[in-house]
Amino acid sequence: MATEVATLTRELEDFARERGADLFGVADLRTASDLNVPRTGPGADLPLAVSLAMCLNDTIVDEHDPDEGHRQSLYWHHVYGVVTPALDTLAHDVSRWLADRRFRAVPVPGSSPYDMERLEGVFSHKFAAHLAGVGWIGKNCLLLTRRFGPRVRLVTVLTDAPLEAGSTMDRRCGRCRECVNACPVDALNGTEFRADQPREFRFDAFKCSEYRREHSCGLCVAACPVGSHRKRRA
Ligand code: B12
Ligand code: SF4
Ligand code: SF4
Repeated sequence: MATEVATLTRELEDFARERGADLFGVADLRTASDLNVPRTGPGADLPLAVSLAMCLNDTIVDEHDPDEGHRQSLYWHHVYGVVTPALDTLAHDVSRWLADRRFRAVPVPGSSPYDMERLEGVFSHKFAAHLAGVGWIGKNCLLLTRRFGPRVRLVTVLTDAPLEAGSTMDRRCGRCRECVNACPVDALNGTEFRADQPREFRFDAFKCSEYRREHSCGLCVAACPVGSHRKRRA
């Protein structure tokens, strides 16, 4: 049985990577079922989550400027017009792959729709990715990965397929505050992530959302030295 589980997981990972996934992980949601993370909609009862990530284009992230029209719209196009739809297609393909093998599998939307009043999705991709060991949560409230830092976008497929789950990766930002200093509206307060604290402890989502209504901001992504080629070379 253990070998079959390992084989199925490896085959699924190979398939996902061929279809464009840069990072892959599996989370066992039962290990954190008592904790308060949004989980509604189709597949809310499914026990496992396949977490998939695609990296962003480094130059577009580095040269993005929320106050400059052309750079702002290029960034928006890259993030929401190219990478997010690609992730939705990837999640759809992974769900089909699992369904062909007679497992239930539900893709969670990469971005929209989400509850605009509470600023919450039906399921948190960061939660799955963190539990799966794809990365950890930084002071910028984003998932940081070893290779790309926060320069990734995520998607999730909920499933009942027997897959090998990873385990949480816990790292700290330490004394760094680059993202906190980069935020134009002080939405981040510099508090390290703790799983038992709500996001409001470290992040004012409403301030961020308000600013993003006029600017396609992602300065807390660009500022992070983790996964940044430019900062590594400097
Ligand atoms: C609504 C939303 C917003 C809102 C609110 C953001 C927020 N942090 O809640 C606003 C409009 C402000 C926003 C802004 C941005 N967003 Co946004 N957003 C979403 C969306 C659609 C839902 C988020 C949600 O449900 N929040 C509710 C809270 C509870 O969950 P959470 O913040 O996702 O994650 C928390 C929990 O999971 C918990 N947690 C993590 N691990 C664990 C483990 C355990 C055991 C427990 C109990 C809890 C726990 O801590 C996390 C951090 O607070 C997601 C897509 C999705 N469905 O996940 C994208 C998403 C979070 N956004 C993303 C990004 C990149 C951005 C922006 C940079 C904008 C941009 N340029 O794309 C900014 C950055 C803001 C910031 N610094 O966090 C990415 C994050 C990628 C990454 N590397 O982490 C996501 C995942 C979209 C994607 N498909 O990749 N966003
Ligand atoms: S996206 Fe911009 S406004 Fe929102 S937290 Fe990051 S730096 Fe601040
Ligand atoms: S910029 Fe620094 S403080 Fe912010 S998430 Fe990255 S490592 Fe952590």
